[in-house]
Amino acid sequence: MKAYLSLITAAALGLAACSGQQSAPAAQEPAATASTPAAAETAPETASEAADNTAATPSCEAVIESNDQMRYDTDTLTISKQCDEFTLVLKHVGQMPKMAMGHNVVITRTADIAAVAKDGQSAGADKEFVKAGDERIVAHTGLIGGGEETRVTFSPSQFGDGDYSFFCSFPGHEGMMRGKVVLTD
Ligand SMILES: [Cu+2]
Repeated sequence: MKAYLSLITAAALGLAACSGQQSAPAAQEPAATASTPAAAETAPETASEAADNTAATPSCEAVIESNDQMRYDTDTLTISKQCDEFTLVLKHVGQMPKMAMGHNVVITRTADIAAVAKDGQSAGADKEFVKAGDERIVAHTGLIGGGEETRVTFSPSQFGDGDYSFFCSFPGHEGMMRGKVVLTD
């Protein structure tokens, strides 16, 4: 039955190809549809260019989710130094209010987490648990509660050598809510 249909298709196409009739029908149909050879050649080139761009361009945005269980959904944040600006989006997918289960993301050297967290907690809820003007902080988001979303945009050129991390500076959260910043070229 299948071979019979193939023969019919080949016949309908006018037996344009003298060779390879067995595998011809599927390959011939697109060529027969495209009336101009130029159009058929342009399409694959455009597709491959798009693929190349996707591969070469780093993502300059990341999304981190947080929840009522005092967790982020990731323990790594990858940032490409090729980005002039990087945008970090923080979502709180829980339901608890900001003053009970608030979350933010603070990016600093791993070695500075404890001190930055302590100073942030001293700064208090009014300051969203971030010490104003703290130069150890590369970037930080606002503090949000359940159902909210916030974002911060910063330049990766601010990173120096060494090991960076991100954490939540809400009191008591930095132990559970932290992860590594992975910088890529
Ligand atoms: Cu938190």
